[in-house]
Amino acid sequence: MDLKHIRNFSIIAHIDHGKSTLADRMLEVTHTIPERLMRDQVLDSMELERERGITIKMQPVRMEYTSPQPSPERRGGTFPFQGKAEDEVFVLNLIDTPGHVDFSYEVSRSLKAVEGSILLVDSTQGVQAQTLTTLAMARLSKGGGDAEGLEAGKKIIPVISKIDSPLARVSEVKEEVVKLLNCDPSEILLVSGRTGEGVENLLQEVIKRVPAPTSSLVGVEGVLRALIFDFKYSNHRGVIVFVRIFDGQVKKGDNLIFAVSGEKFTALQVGTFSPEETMRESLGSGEIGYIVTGIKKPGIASVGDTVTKFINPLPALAGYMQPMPVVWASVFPEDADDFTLLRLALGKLKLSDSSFSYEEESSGSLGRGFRCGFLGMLHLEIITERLKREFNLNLVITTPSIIYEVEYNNPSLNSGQVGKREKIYSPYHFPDDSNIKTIFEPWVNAKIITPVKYLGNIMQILFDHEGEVGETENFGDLSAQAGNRAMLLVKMPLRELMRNFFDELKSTTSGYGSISYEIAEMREGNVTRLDVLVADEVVPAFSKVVSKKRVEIEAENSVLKLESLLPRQMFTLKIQGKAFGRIISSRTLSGMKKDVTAHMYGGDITRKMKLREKQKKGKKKMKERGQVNIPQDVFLKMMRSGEK
Ligand SMILES: Nc1nc2c(ncn2[C@@H]2O[C@H](COP(=O)(O)OP(=O)(O)O)[C@@H](O)[C@H]2O)c(=O)[nH]1
Ligand SMILES: [Mg+2]
Repeated sequence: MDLKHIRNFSIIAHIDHGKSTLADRMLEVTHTIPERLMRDQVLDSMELERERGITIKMQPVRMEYTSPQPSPERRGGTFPFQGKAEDEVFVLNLIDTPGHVDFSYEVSRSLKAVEGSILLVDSTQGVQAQTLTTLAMARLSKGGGDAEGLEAGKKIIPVISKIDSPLARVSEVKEEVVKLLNCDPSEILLVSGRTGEGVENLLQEVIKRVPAPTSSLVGVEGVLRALIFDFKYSNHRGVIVFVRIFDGQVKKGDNLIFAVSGEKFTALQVGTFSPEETMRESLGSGEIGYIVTGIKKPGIASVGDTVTKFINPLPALAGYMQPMPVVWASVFPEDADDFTLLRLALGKLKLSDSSFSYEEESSGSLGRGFRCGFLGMLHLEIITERLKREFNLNLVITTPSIIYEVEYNNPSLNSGQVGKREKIYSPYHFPDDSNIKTIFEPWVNAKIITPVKYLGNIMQILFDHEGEVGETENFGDLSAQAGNRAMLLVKMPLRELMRNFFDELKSTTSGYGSISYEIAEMREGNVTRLDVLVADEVVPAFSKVVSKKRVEIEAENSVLKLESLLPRQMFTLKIQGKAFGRIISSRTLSGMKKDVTAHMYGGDITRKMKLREKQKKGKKKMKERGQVNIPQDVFLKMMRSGEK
């Protein structure tokens, strides 16, 4: 494939701004997917994506487009454009990306595989917090291959979407975009993913504005340099790596090696995405496709690694930063025999989601399990849901927590060194107050974009979440009615951001407020451990770390929530919240009054009394054995935001 006829680009935007719908129309215009197989947001192929209507994973797809216009190269130089359009076929490799902040690692990886991005802004919403974040990522993302070290980021094509909507405010949003990018208004394109308006024009602009890939090794035989930007696992074919070829070419049967991990393998198949995997003879430089490796061991292929030839290898391309987990939760098999199964399941999940991490841990009463790191609460929800669905595992999942760092009173406890801090990932490992000298917790820098009229409400929830409001900037055109928006710069404890802040922001701004954040510094925190006891025993999975100021409310919330979720047992059950060494909240769940004498009509009273005595004894026995049955969905429900 001639490099001049390839364009690689991604679509980036805030969530719901119409990326996947725009991709649908591109797939139609280019006849990539047969009409009978077409459906809304066809690139969202995971069951969970379709159920929730969101994109979770990036999805590459190769389209062929016949341009009625000659390419800029042909127009000038030796082929002057003389009025008659000459058809040219272009290969357009598109990567659709998720917009939710928890999945921004997908966006950053996709950016390294492409030369340009469509920055989509919803004309009914305007620029939102994730618009800023994804734009910043695109600007910072350096190229791979020959473009390595290039200071300038990706070519950005600003596009305003949903122009068909009666709520569209095209001219106001245009002004916002002009300010944001410091670009000329004429550079901004308009599309509707619903009607298809502007889509063909957009494809032609992609061809004009996004640079074709380049390689200094064109024509050199027997070399390969490909960046792994994603992968998946197949039971039959092992790991399938998704690659952007920067130099050389690859075909079936080639002997290859991962430059970083050093593992050798043979390419069992190569191909492109249509969007499902479609076998091809070979993949050449500038192309995006996949290589089937046959590798079944986990932990060998990783995103950011480079695939090169075993003989005559080329140096590795710059890879990816491993993302920092934001929340942690531990998973334990309900049945200890499932431990190996759980380990296998996590290994496989990791091969379809490189942003999630796990490490073995054991906890006295919960047994052996894994401590897992996630990029946010939605990420955690999705992964635990997948574990349940795809692997049919019954799990105990602990209350999610952020990381804390503790300096103990007793210097010998501080990781063996005076003054050293110990990281605490799990609330049930959080030390008693009397042992703590100082606690440190992460803070975030957040940007909130909101219509000005909601500022008052936002200040209220910020206050409630210990937020420190910094600068406030007007955003967009003040004279415009709906464009009257502000951007707030806020600092707040990560703990408070995770305490349902996203939902509260959405509901207090009728859905118009948006937020993005990054982890900033560690600060001293004023927090303590809250335990939940069932039948006088601490259930470690329900322990959480809370602000000392909120400990009473949190205890009450946890106890009430558990009371509403726990099924009735055969006996009465105490549910208690404990902090600062004492019980601060308590409820009693009354037992099932199963009258064992009900089937005896009349009869003799002493027999009835005997039976009741027997029943009492039975209950007592069960209680003593601590056999309170906590079903798996109670753990899942307790885990989801502690508020409801
Ligand atoms: N009116 C209108 N609605 C659109 C358009 N594009 C997308 N939508 C709707 O906006 C919502 C989000 O679309 P989606 O493509 O999933 O957004 P994504 O999160 O950016 O991928 C869906 O309900 C779409 O039906 C458009 O051009 N016009
Ligand atoms: Mg989408």
